[in-house]
Amino acid sequence: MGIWPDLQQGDRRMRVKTGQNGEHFTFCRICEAFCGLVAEVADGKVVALRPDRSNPHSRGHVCVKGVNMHAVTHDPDRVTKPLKRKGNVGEFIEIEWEQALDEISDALRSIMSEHGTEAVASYLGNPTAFSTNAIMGFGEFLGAIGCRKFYGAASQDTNARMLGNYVVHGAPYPFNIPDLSRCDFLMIVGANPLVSNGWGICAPRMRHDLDAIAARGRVVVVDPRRTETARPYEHVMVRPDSDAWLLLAMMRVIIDEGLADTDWLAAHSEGWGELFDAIARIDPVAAAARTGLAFDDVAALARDFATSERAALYAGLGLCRGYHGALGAFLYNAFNALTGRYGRPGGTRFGLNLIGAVKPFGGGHGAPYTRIGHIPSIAGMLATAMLPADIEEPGEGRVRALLMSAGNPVLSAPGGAVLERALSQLELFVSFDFYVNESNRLATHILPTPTFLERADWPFVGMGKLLQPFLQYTDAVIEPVGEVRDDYWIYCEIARRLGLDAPSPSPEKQAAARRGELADPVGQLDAAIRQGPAGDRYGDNPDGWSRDRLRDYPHGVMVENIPDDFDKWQERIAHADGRLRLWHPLIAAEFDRLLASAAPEGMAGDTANLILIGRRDIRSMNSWMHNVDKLVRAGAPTLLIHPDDARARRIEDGDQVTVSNANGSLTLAAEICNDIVAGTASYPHGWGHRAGWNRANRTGGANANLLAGAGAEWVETVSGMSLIDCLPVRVERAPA
Ligand SMILES: Nc1nc2c(c(=O)[nH]1)N[C@H]1C(S)=C(S)[C@@H](COP(=O)(O)OP(=O)(O)OC[C@H]3O[C@@H](n4cnc5c(=O)[nH]c(N)nc54)[C@H](O)[C@@H]3O)O[C@H]1N2
Ligand SMILES: Nc1nc2c(c(=O)[nH]1)N[C@H]1C(S)=C(S)[C@@H](COP(=O)(O)OP(=O)(O)OC[C@H]3O[C@@H](n4cnc5c(=O)[nH]c(N)nc54)[C@H](O)[C@@H]3O)O[C@H]1N2
Ligand code: SF4
Ligand SMILES: [Mo]
Repeated sequence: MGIWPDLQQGDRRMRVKTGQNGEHFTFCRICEAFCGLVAEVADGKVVALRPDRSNPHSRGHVCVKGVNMHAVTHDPDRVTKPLKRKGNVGEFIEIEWEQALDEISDALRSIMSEHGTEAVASYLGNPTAFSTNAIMGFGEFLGAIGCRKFYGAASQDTNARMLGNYVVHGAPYPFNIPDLSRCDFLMIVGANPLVSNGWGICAPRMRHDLDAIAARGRVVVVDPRRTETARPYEHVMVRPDSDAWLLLAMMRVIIDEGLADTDWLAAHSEGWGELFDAIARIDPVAAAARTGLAFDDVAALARDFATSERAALYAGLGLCRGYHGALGAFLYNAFNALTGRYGRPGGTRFGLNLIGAVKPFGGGHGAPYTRIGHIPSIAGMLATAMLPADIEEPGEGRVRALLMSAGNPVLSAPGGAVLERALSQLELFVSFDFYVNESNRLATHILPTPTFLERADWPFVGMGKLLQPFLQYTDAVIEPVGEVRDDYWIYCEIARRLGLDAPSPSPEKQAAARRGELADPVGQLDAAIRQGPAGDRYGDNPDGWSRDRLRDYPHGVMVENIPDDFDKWQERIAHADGRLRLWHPLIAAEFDRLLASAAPEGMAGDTANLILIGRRDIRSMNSWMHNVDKLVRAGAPTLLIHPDDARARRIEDGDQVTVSNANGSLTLAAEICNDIVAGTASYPHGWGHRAGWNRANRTGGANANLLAGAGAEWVETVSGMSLIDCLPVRVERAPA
C-alpha cells in the first residue's frame, strides 16, 4: 500500500465525442465535490445522468441535484437566446447576439467615458466559480476595463474565512482543511457537510470519510440544529452565535491544563503570547454559559481534543457568519494551531494542488473600500450589503452599470427589497445566466450561457483542495442548446468591441480556441497542469498527465508517484518566515467587541425574539434548481421552531406564522420540532420565486433575505460579511 490508503485507478476508455449518442463520462459542477457522472446522450440531448462508479475520486457518489441537471439543460423555461428588457420588469424580447454585444459595449463605453470606471460594478455569483472560462473570463475582462468594484456571494460566505486566513496565514487563500483519511477526532463547528458536501474542501465521499473517522474515534458536530450531519454522530447543541465563546472557553481549558503545545507554537508562530493573554481574560464558566452548555462538558471536550493524537477542527458557515464571523474564522485557525495540528497527520492541512506552482494568493485586506460606508475589501471582494447604496446614492463613483455573472442577489444577498429598487435604476445591467431570475428580471440584457453539460472543463476550483491526488478533464457532453454561448467568448467579443487586448481577442487565438487549443482558460489550464507536479512536463515526465492523455481516461485518474506535501505546510504560508500569526490588531478589536457584547436575546423560550438561522437541503442549491420538478415535489420549506417556543406563542404544527423584524415580514408554515435549540428558528434562503421559472414560482416559500438589512449597520465592518445569520426576529401566529 502506498501513501494513499485505498487508491483506485480509473480505467482507459474510448472517448465519445461531444454530442454523439452513447455514454459520456463527465463530472458534476454544482458544488465543490465534483462527483463523477455518466451522461447518456440521444439525438443531441442528455436523456439521463447516473453516478459514475468507475470515477476513482467519487466512486459512485452523487446527490439528487447532480443526476437531475439535464432537467435544467433542457428546461423549456431556459433562456437560450439573448434577451433585452422591453417594457415592464420581467418583460424581454429576444435579440441577436450582434445586437446584444454592440449595445452592451456601446453602453459600457459611454458610461465609462462619461463617469469613469468607478461607475461599473460587478457581481460574482457562486456558480461562476464552477466554470473555468466564466471565472477567468470575468476576472480578465474586469481587469482589462479597470473595474475594482467586485461585489458578489463572497460577502455572504467566504469573506470572514478569507480574513482569518489573511491574518494567520498571510493570504486569503488557500483554505486549510482536515486531513480526513488520518483524523480520528474531528470536531465540526457550524457545517453540515452531509448536505453541503463541504466548503473549501473537495471530498465527495464525505459520508464514507466521516463514518471511518467515527469508527476509529469521534466525530463531534457543534450546531444549534440536529442536522443531517449531527444525527449519525455526536451532537453538541449550542446556541447560535456563541461559537467564539465556545472555542475560547475550550482554549482557556487547554492552556490552563498545560495541554497547549507551546513548543510547537514557539517554533511555528508569532503572537501566541498575546493570544494567551487575551484568552486569560475569558471566564471559561461564563463563556460556556453563553453557549448554553455545561462548563464540565465544554472542558471535557477540550481535554479530549487536546489529548487526541490525530484531531482537527473543521468549520463551515455557522462559525464564520453571524455577529462575530471574522473572529470565528480567526479562531478556526488559532484553535488548530494551539495543539499543533498544522501539518500533523490527521490534523489541519492545505489541499493538494496539481496546478503548477503552489503559491498562496488572493490579495489582502483594506483597499478598495466601499464608496458608501468605507468598508474594507478582502481579496478585492466588497460588502454586497453596500451595493444598493453604491447604486442609489448620488456622487462621484455612483454605480450605473452592473455586470452580473451567475447570481441572484435579490434572493441570496441581504436586503432583497432595497436591492431590487436599486437594480431597477441601473442604466446598464447585464446578466450571464440561463434563467430569468428574481434579480436579472430587472436587467437590461440577459446573455445565455452554457450549463456544465455543454462545456469542456476541469474541476478547477476543486483542484487546490484535494485530499487525494485526482485529475479529470471533460469535453462538452453536448453542443450548447439554442444560441447559448460560452462565457469566455462573450467577454472576448465585448472586449474586442471596446478595443481591449484582454481577454485575448486576437483572431488567431479565437481560432485556436475553436480548435480546442490553448487559448481559452480551459486550454490554458492544460499548460499549468502539464507543468505542475502531476504533469507530463511536455515529455520530460512520460508518466505525467496532459489534457490529451486524460481524454483517454474519461473517468479521471488518481495520480500516482507524487508525494503528499501535507507536512510542508509552511510553504503555503504567505508570511515571509512561513510562521503563523496568532494575533493582529484587527483581531484584538474583534475580541474586545465580543467581550463587550450582550448575550443574544431570544434564548429562554419566552422572550419576544427568536434567533433566525438558515439551513441547506440536499435537493436545493442556494436560489436555483427549484425549477426541477423532481427536486421541489416536497413543496416549500417550513420554519423550524422548538416546542417550547411554539407553546409560548400558541403556535401549532402547520400553522401559518409571521416572522418579522425592522427590515420585513414573512408568512411561513411552522414545523414544530425538537431538532433545534430552544430560542432559535430556522428557514432556508433562496425561496419566494416570481420570475421566469414557472415550476419554482408555483412552489411557494418566501425570501428569507428580506429580513436581512442592506447598509453599513448590517455588515460586520472588518470582513464586509453580511449579517444574514443569527438575526433576532419576532415569530407570531399569523392572523387568520
Ligand atoms: N440567508 C442566507 N443567504 C444566503 C446564504 C445563507 O446561508 N443564508 N448562503 C449564501 C451563499 S453561501 C451563497 S454562495 C450565495 C449564493 O448566491 P448567488 O451567488 O447570488 O447564487 P444563486 O442565488 O444560487 O444564483 C445563481 C444563479 O446562477 C445561475 N447559474 C447556475 N449555474 C450557472 C452557470 O453555470 N452559468 C451561469 N452563467 N449561470 C448559472 C442560476 O440560474 C441562478 O440564477 O447565497 C448566499 N445567501
Ligand atoms: N445541497 C446544497 N449544498 C450546498 C449548497 C446548497 O445550497 N445546497 N450551497 C453550497 C455553498 S454556496 C456553500 S458556501 C456551502 C456551505 O456549506 P456549510 O459550511 O456546510 O454550510 P451549511 O450547510 O449552511 O451549514 C452551516 C451550519 O451551521 C449551522 N449554524 C448556523 N448558525 C450557527 C452558529 O451560530 N453556530 C454554529 N455552530 N452553527 C451554526 C447551521 O445550522 C448549519 O447546519 O454549501 C455548498 N453546498
Ligand atoms: S454532491 Fe455536489 S458535485 Fe456531487 S452530485 Fe451533488 S451537487 Fe453534484
Ligand atoms: Mo456559498
